[in-house]
Amino acid sequence: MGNLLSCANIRLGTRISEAVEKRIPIHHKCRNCGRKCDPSSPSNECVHAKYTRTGTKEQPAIIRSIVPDDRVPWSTPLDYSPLEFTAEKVLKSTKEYVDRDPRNDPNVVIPWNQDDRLCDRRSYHGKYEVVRGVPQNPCGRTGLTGRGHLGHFGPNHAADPIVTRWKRDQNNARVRHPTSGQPILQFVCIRRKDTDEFAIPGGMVEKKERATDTLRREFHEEVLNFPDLDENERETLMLTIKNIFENGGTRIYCGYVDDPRNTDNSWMETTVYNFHDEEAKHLALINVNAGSDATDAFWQDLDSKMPLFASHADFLRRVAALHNSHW
Ligand code: RP5
Repeated sequence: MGNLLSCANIRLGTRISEAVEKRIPIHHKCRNCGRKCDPSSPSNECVHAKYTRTGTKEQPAIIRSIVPDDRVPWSTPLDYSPLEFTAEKVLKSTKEYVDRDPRNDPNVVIPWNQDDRLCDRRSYHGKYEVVRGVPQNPCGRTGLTGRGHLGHFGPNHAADPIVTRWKRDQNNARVRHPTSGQPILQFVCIRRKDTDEFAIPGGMVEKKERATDTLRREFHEEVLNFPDLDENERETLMLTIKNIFENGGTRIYCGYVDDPRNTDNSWMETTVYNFHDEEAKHLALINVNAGSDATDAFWQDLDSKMPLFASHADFLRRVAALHNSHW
């Protein structure tokens, strides 16, 4: 809660240099802990052993080497032989925005820990180490070197908009949870195309885009649809949404994400904002509909029991604490 309060009410436009959260929690979803950690799974293997987005026709499954919980920090000794893996589409990409591997080409010089020409290579957690020519994951070992499916070595920045409203009954009164007695918040949720998991409709910060612009772009691309409104009403609502996204958000978190794509050399970091419609006047009225990266989009009750992609459950827990809602 202390961290949350220090993040609250910071206006949009915050720069990475204004990082507020230095401590990184241990990662689980990008690591093979070596144990069966999901009682509902029939396998004896850690559910996070298999590298995500693999096992498809184009890409055979990659199994991460085992990193037990107490061997995650680089400072702890471990007989460690991680697999090297970078997806073909990353290796073959000719996009200027995708890094070339400095380990294979001495002419490739990347300004680590700096605000680079096309992307910000700084971490929210301060300076990261560069070991044998590439950045070292500040959270520790993942059992995989290379970039996996990520375009950048070091931090890959994303932004996550959490749009919320109160759950209301037919009399417009807030609905309380039968067990906790607290009012129930709802958030705009998607089902991701790539992993089929429920998630916040976030996305990667595109080249030289402000994280705050990413929030609005991603929300627009992934979930916005107003089938019941005429052109004028639609335009007015779009303008309101634009204003809210530019001025009305509360920063919930910025920093490392426990993303299943992370490797020893590439990892996700994000900026999370909450846009809350207290009186059901604007955002709460939106009919959400799945866009490009989602198979589904809908308003979902906040509840700790819901399994979510990456660190998204942790972000929602913070939002629930901020509004004193059921979790
Ligand atoms: C997560 O990946 C972030 O929290 C964000 O939601 C997401 C961005 O990646 P894509 O959705 O663009 O794949 O780490």
